[in-house]
Amino acid sequence: MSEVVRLERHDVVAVVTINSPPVNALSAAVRGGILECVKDAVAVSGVKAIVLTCAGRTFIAGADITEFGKPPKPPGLSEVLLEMENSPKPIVAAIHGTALGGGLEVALACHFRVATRDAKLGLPEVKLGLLPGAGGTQRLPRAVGPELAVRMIVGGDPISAADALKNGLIEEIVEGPAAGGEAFARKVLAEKRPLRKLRDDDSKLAAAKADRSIFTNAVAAMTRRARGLEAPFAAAAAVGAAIDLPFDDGLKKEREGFLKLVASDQSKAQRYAFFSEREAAKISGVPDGTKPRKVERVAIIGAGTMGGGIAMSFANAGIPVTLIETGEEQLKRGMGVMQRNYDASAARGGIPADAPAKRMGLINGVVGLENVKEADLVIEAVFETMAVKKEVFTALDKFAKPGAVLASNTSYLNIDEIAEATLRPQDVLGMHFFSPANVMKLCEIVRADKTAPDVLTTAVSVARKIAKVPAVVGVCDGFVGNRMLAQRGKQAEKLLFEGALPQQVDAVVTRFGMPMGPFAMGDLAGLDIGWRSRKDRGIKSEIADALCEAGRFGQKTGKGYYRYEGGSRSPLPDPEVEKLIDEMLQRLGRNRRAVSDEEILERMIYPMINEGARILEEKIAARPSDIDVIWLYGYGWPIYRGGPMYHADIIGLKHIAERLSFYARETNDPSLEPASLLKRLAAEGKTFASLAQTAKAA
Ligand code: 3H9
Repeated sequence: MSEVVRLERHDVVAVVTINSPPVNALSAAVRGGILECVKDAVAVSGVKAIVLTCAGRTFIAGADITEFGKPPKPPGLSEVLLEMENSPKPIVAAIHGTALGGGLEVALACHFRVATRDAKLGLPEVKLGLLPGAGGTQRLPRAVGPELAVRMIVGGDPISAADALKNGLIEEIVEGPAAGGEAFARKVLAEKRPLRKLRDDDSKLAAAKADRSIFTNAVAAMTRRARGLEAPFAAAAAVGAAIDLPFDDGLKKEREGFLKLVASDQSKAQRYAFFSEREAAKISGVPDGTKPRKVERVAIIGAGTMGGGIAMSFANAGIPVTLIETGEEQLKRGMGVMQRNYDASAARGGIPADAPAKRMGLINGVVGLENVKEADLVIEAVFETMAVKKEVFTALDKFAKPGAVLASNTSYLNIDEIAEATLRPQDVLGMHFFSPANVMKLCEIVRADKTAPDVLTTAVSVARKIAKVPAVVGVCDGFVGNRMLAQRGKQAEKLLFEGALPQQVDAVVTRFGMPMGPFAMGDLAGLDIGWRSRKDRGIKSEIADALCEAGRFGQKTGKGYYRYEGGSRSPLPDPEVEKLIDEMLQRLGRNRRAVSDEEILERMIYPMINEGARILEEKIAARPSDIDVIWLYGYGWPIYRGGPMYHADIIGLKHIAERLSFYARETNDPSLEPASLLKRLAAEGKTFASLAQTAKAA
């Protein structure tokens, strides 16, 4: 008998239990085990019904993603599902945890489905650049209708057990999966319910067959944000086939689409991103078995944009927060912003109507640093100057309870220096959230010189608890993300001096797939911030300075690198800016030249990759994939391009090193010379990914 799937007989009911930790993914062994057990249960006389359930934390979470791209191993999932669907004895899927992807497809091939109250059901394949490849696009629309099917398949988000029940995806909500499944199977037998094969039931397709706009409108709504991605469109086409074609022809279409996507560069990049995200949560250099400290209450210092966003992230996860300000006025303003944010989300239907009150109820706004005393984790989000930070940490040392983790949300300051302001540097580290902190998923966890291992694991586990993606980095100016971004910013500005316009540079960057170009981003953040900081440091940036001197601070003043009409956030090219650039160049005695889009793209991306290589050399990041995770979740790098280091491997490091040397020469900029690591890998014909493999083997 299979090691991962077992068959037990409880008189007339046979129970097939999958036990393949951690998530019961459909590896070849699991597929084979299900097939064997179902065949056995069908063959045994006296067994009248079969329950399919899982041991451990979850029902089947999908196909085994590690098998994609390798030679297929029999039996195929579709073969297993056919055997199940054609079983003459009713099969009940008893779901708990998450029934995802191939897991939900297994359940859809069963004749009945029940689930526990906290279960989630979904087809998230699009998030891996795929479409459901084992009948999901054909059976789900028949179970719940094409509208919801499009939302689940093209959007990729799961639904709750309650929604599944409401929409006919499950028959009942049960207390425990195995016992509930068995009780339901006995009910099916007692009531002599006919086997329900979704393949034979077109009733929920009728409306969309008569009026195709039901389907096309649902697709339009779900693909609005799918720019550049292939999978959502292919997935929508497969659902369309469920409406237009007989079941078996629809299955064929689905299969074709799946096979094409599984071999695509986009899906490879997205699968890489999936595993990179999970790898990033594993901290190198920490002794095995290091346990995180307990975090039941968090204190956040500063109720400004960052502090408020961080507080919301904790409240969203149900963790109580003490939000601390220096005065009532600032506190009131901060609490007001959060309340308005929550109310707007509830009005949009993004969160339940009672969520704003519940979540605000978890945030206790107070004045005075002494209020940190109950917190297990303190996150400082005050003004970005070293003197202020040190003052706060010295005070924290006095008030925070022993063993509390003390984190700074600084985006570039030296955490080692901040830690010295306390007598407990082992408890200090950076937790760098990205703006808006309640939305952006990245949290750079900055390991300082003296940070204790369990403090690091605490920060990583807390970040995951509040649905952030943590990536551990070392101390340096700007850490990983902003340090690389600075290289792009420098080149963007130089391109203006050579003849490119902001709209040309931004268009190239957004065509590549980034949500915004550097100039539109500058306008959004406010150009006055950089201007003031340059003044403080005695640095000049002629064009940016001239814009600010003309009162063009970006979106907030309606003008920056672009103009913005009537409070709109859409950047419009501004001839005045072109004139200003022309005049500036004339004054500096420079001629504008035509800069090609290709050059712009290379100069926007390659210097960042080069900086990434330096970051790896200096061991500021442990793995190239950690850098990719930072760019995917902190800066909106297009997921179908995997991240800057992954992208570099795809392009080829030799080409990148050559182009960097070329631009270093042509633009007289030694900082563009390839980093020694990049040069070495390029010369050896290797990739950044090879570094991770070597590290693992060591
Ligand atoms: C599919 O099904 C295609 C079919 O339509 C067609 C087939 C023909 N495979 O996330 P966690 C590993 S596509 C292999 O930290 P959580 C994961 O790498 C698939 N491994 O836990 C990690 O390993 P490690 C559609 C998998 O509790 C460990 O399990 N399904 C898979 O935070 C724990 O994972 C999906 O896209 C897998 N499918 O979250 C679901 N899933 O410990 C993908 C997980 O070595 N999975 N692992 O780092 C998830 O969304 C989350 O893992 C889940 C649990 C919500 C299930």
